[in-house]
Amino acid sequence: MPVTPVLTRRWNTPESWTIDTYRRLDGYVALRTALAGDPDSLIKLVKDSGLRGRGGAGFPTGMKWGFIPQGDGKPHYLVINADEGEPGTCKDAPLMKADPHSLIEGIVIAAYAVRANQAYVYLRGELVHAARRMRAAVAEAYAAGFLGRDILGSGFDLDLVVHSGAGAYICGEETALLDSLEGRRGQPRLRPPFPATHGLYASPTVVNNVETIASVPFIVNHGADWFRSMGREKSPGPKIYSLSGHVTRPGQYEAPMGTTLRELLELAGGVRGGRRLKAWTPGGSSTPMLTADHLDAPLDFEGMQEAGSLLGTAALMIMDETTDMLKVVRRLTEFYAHESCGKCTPCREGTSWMVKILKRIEAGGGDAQDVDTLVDACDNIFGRAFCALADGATSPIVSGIKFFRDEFIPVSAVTTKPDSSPDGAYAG
Ligand code: L3W
Repeated sequence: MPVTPVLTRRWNTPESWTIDTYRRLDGYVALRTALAGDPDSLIKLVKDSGLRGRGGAGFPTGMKWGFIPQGDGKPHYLVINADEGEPGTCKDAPLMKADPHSLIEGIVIAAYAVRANQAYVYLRGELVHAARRMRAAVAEAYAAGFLGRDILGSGFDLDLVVHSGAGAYICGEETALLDSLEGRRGQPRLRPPFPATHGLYASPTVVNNVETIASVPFIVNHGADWFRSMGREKSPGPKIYSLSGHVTRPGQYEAPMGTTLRELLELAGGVRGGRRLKAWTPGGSSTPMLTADHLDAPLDFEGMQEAGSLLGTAALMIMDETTDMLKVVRRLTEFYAHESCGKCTPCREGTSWMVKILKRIEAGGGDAQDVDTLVDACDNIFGRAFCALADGATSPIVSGIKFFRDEFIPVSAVTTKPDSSPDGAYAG
């Protein structure tokens, strides 16, 4: 049972993905309310609710909508980032499979608010089942008059296209996603300008995450104060946490923002086999790992920053005491090297070199300097690339070495004989 049955409240209802079930459970009621009011009051409502982006950055949603210029004569676009690819993250795919109409209803409301007549859902290529569900739900919504011309007699028109990507992690970065949607190779653009003013086809574009937009109908139905009654002051509302790895019952757990890992582990049956917790990521592999010392840190944007990490996508990968941290970090760094789009040098070159060093250490080679070289390389990559992929690639290495430095010391350096170094001390 979710702690806050909001976003997941319909998930266990039979045929929850059909429009009939959705309508039976208050579906498309919010849309009617929204279309009866004016777009600006919707933007104000979402601002007042304090809803923040659920894709990783936590940017205030209402503020983002407010950036869209009005009366500019340009087409406006709404793009849903459903390219869920962050390792450990598994919330948008289940949401689209179980409750696709909550996303569609949110899309129509958001598009009306930002005066967009064309919307896209950009889905990660591998999410074939979710894409099928989304396409079927979109067809149902058109047939019922919730999409298309003159929606519910409001005079508002909206077309919605579900587009599947080709399975590149970089296309989850909003500007690479827009390039990909335009038919180009997905690579990040320099920001500013931000998509809000120069997005799809150089026109004002709102890019929002699936969970963010699926939250909107609930806010319209129940109000900003209701939304703020859950979670914490600066990070209000419910949140879907994905628990994976060495946990007894992996899955999605909905709870208020600011819930702690200790509380979530109780819901999920604890660490697998009753073992001790060694490390965990709060928001996927791009967020610095934490340890058992952080079990009581609130899982929200502020709480995670105070703990030295980031909330990211709230993808909690649990690692028990048997975990080999060097292997974890090497494997994750291989992922970033493979997924680097190659546009900028620090990311393209840096990630591959770091894989080489980690593999060398793992093979029992390398020397005591390798750990410092890795940290130095991360220092030179962080903040020096086009997008957040490179920053994210440094997180497992820097946090892994911070908490488990001994595991990164090459075996050859540890076993160096005392008399082989000038002062007779062990090199490691
Ligand atoms: C207009 C300004 N708009 C910012 C907008 C911007 C974007 C949003 C957040 O990365 C993070 C990243 C990953 N005028 C604006 C403005 N905006 N200033 O606000 O922007 P930003 O730059 O803070 O973040 P981002 O580049 O969108 C997202 C982290 O999420 N992450 C990864 C997630 C992966 C997934 C997935 O697989 N689905 O979400 C995990 O931590 O590292 O830090 O819309 O345009 N002045």
